[in-house]
Amino acid sequence: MPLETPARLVRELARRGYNAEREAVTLLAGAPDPAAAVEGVVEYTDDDSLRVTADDVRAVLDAPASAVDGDASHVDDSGIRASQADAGGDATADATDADGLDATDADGLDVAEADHGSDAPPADTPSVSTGTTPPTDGGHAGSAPVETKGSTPGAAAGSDSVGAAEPGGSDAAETSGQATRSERDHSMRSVEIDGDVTGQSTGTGEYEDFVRVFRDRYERLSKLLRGRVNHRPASAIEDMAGGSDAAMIGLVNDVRSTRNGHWLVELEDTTGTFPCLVTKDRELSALVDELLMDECIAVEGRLADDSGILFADAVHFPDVPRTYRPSTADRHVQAALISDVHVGSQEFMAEAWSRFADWLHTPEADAVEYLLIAGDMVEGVGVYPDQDEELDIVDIYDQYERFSEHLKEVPGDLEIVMIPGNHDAVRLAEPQPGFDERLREIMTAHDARITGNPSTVTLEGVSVLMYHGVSLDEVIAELPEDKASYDDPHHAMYQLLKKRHVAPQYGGHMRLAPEEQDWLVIDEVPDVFHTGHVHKLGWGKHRNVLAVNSGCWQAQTAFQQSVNIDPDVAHAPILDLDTLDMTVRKFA
Ligand code: D5M
Ligand code: FE
Ligand code: ZN
Repeated sequence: MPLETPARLVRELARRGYNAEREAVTLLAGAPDPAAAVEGVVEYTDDDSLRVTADDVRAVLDAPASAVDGDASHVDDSGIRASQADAGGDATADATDADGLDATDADGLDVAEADHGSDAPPADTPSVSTGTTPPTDGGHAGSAPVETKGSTPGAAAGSDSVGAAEPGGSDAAETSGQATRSERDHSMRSVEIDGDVTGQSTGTGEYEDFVRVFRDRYERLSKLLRGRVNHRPASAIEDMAGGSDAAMIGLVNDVRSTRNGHWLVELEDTTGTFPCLVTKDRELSALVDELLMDECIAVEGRLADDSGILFADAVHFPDVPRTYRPSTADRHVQAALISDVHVGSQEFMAEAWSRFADWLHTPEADAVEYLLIAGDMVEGVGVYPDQDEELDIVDIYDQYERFSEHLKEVPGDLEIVMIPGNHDAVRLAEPQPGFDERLREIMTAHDARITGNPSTVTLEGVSVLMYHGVSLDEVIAELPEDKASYDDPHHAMYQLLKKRHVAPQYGGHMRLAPEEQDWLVIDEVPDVFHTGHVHKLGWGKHRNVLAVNSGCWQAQTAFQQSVNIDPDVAHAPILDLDTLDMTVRKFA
C-alpha cells in the first residue's frame, strides 16, 4: 500500500500500535520513501513509547540510509494465533472484564471439580453414580412421579415390546430383573423446536453470501451491546476530535501484538475498520487472550490526539445478562442428554449402551421422558484420515441401520430429539441441516424428532440449545487453559455463551455455510446449553445457564491415543427439568 497520504500514514502507524504527532506525520509524508521512513521510525522509537514524535522522524530521516532501510522483522504481523497462544501461557488467571463475569464462571467450575474429585459431593451439586444405584444427592432421580395408572396403557407397553422384539434389542425388565418403568401420562409433554435450518438453507456459496452472513451477525450481536455503550460507527470515529471519549462495536477483524508488547485489536463494522490499542500493563490485556476472530465486542476508550487509534479502557462481550433466570418445568420430569454414539466404529461400546437402555426401562428412570442426542450418531466414513481402519461397519447406511437398532433398545415412549454432528451424513459446514429423507426412513425408531445443528429444543418450557460442538476444538486451541480446556469442556461452552455465538471463529476446524442469516448467533439465552464432540464430560453454570458437554459412547480411538485424548465414555447426564439439577450416571 502506498503511504503518500497523511491519513494512510496515521493508519499504518496505528496498525503497528503507535499514534503520532501531527508534525511527525507531515515529515513522514514528505520523506522520499514514506514506507521506509515508517519502518525506520518504528525501529527507532523507544520500546515503551506509544507515540511517534517529530524528533523521532527527524532522527530517522537524518540518519544514514542503512538505518532507514526498514527491517520490519521486529514488527509482529506473523500470526496472531501464535502470539495469542504464547501470551495465553502466562496470562493471569483472574482476568475479569468490567462486568466481573468470571465470578459466575468460577461457580460452575467448582461444581464440576468437586464432583469429579469427590465421592461425596455436597448436597446441592450434581452427582455421578454407577449402574443403577440411586443417586447420592437426595435429588429427584429416585422419587418417581405419581403413577398415572390406566392412562393409555397401550402406548408405552406396546412400543416397549416392539423394542424388545427387535434384533439387538433387549428386554430390560428381564435382563435387569427389575420392574419396568411405569406407564405415564403423555399429555404433560411438550417439545418445540426453533432455529432449525433444515429446508431453509439459501446459501449459494458465493462471496456475497459471506458478506451477508457477517452483516447479519454484526446486526444481531451489536444489538445486544448497544444499550451498554455510546458507540459510533468506524467512519464517524475517524472524524471525531482527538482526545475524545469514544466507543465502537465491531467484529474482531485482527488481533496483533505490537513490537512493544501491547495489543492492537482491529474492529470492523458496516462502515469500516478501526484500531483499538490495549496496553500490556492494563488488566484489560488478559481479555485479549479470550478474543476470537469474527466475534462481536464493544470497546470503550479515548481517542488519540490524531484520532487514528482508540486507547481501550473497557471491553464488553454480548454475554448472558447477569440477571438471567432460567425457566423450569411444572412437574418432576427428566431429560437424558447424550451425544457421540459413533455406531459403526470398532470402539462403539455396545454393551454400555445396552446397560444405559436397560436402565431407562427401570422404575428408577421413570421420570426420564426425553432423550436428546447432540450429534455423531454414527462413526461415518472418510471423516478423518485412516478412519476406515477402525470401522466395524463400512457402509454409511448400514451404520444408520445399526444405530436405529440400538435406538430401539431404549423405551419406546421416550421423546427423542437428535441433531447431526461432523461424523454424520449431512453437509459438514454449519449450520447443518437435519438428516435427509433416506436417513430418516432408516431411523424411524420411536418417531425421533430430527432437527438441524444447532437447534433450540424447548421441553416443557425449558429451552435447550443443542449444538454438536466442532467449534469447541477451536475455542480450546485458541484460549488459555483456564478459560477453555478438554478437561473442562463446559468452560469452553461458557465462552460461546459469552460471545453469544456457537462458532465465532470461521476457518480452522469450523466450516461455515454462508446463508442469508447467521443461524449460529445465540439470539435468545437458552436455559440449558448442550454440546458434545470433544468426548469429555463436563457441566456447570454460567450466569445461571447450565452448560453440559455430554461425553461419548466410543472408547479411545488410535488417533485419540496418539494425541492423549482420554474420552469420558458411557456417561449419561440426567437433567431435572423442574430444578435444572444434574445427575450423571455411568454405564461403563
Ligand atoms: O472428535 C472427538 C474429538 O477428538 C474432538 O475433540 C476432535 C478430536 N479428533 C478426533 N479425531 C481427530 C482427527 N483425526 N484429527 C483431529 N481431531 C480429531 P469427533 O469428531 O467427535 O470424533
Ligand atoms: Fe464425536
Ligand atoms: Zn464430533
